[in-house]
Amino acid sequence: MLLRLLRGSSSYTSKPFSSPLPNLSLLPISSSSRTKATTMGARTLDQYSATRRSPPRRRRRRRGSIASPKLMRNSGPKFASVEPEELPFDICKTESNDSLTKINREMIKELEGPKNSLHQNMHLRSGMVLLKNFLDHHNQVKIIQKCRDLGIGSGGFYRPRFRDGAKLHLRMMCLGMNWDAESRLYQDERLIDGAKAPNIPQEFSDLVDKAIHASHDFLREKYKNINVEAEVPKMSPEICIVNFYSNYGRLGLHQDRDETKESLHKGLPVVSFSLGDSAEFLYGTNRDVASACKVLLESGDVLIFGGKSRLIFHGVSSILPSTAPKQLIDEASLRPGRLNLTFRQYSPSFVR
Ligand SMILES: O=C(O)CCC(=O)C(=O)O
Repeated sequence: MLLRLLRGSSSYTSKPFSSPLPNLSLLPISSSSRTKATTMGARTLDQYSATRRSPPRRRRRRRGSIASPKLMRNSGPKFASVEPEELPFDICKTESNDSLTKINREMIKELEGPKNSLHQNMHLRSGMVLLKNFLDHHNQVKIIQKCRDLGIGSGGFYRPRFRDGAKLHLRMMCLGMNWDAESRLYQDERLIDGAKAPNIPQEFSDLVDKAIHASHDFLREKYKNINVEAEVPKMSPEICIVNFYSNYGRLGLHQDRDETKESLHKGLPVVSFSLGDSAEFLYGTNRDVASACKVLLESGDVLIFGGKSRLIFHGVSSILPSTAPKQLIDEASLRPGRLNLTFRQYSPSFVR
């Protein structure tokens, strides 16, 4: 695959989200970007937003004009360092250290009572459809297990960071192509260790296809004369960014705009799978937390945003601890937290 480079251009929120978790206000605020980025770490919000407002000028570069991973492999100190204890990162837990979480989860479920099973798909805005509980239990277990296996291997989960060292508040792994938080580019080999992105498993791509078709069926049922393909264009995933959020994970408001201009222009959608604990997801037309809409993404939900919503600002303001389905946690042993997969098509010319 040719090295593909793009000008990074998305951005993250400059304001902290309000959090339902009382102790979150004590934590560093995260933000992120596909121009992604997360944890603000030592950087203040003002410094951050100033950087975001005047991004460094980037020139389109040819293959070889950035340090190739081979060169970097030999260049020791020039590598962005990775904390050794973080690799490999296993999104699944062993039985023994899970007992407290389980008890906690069971108590919460008892207090909550039976879950409302009347899931309703939603047309959130033009180009944006939420398919509630689209991934059944079996598929969720399979996705978690597959991500777990890929995540502990070469090209697996790591904690990305900005060029200045500030870290995102999530673990990330890329499939198909690597997206790099420091350079904000898509490329074959990732800068931190030269690893290639594992391929997107065929079962994942098939589920993306099914989800797009399901969104079309839903829209056809809801509106008589709708052009479903204009509303939510079809896409073949070339990239999947897998994020794992702990209970304290979050992702600032940003746009996903590092795919090709053509792909963005055609509105080829981002398809997002949610698994594990629920998340408060914010979205809106600008990077303003106060005016953003909020929707709860639960385990099994698939969110699609393409067409007129392809460039919406979006982010995760909080993870709601102990909200994952008990059966899923028991069977897949997912750590407390949330797994999210976002699929994108880098270029419209891609054919699977
Ligand atoms: O976790 C989510 O729901 C959103 C992830 C996201 O915005 C991204 O990866 O760009």
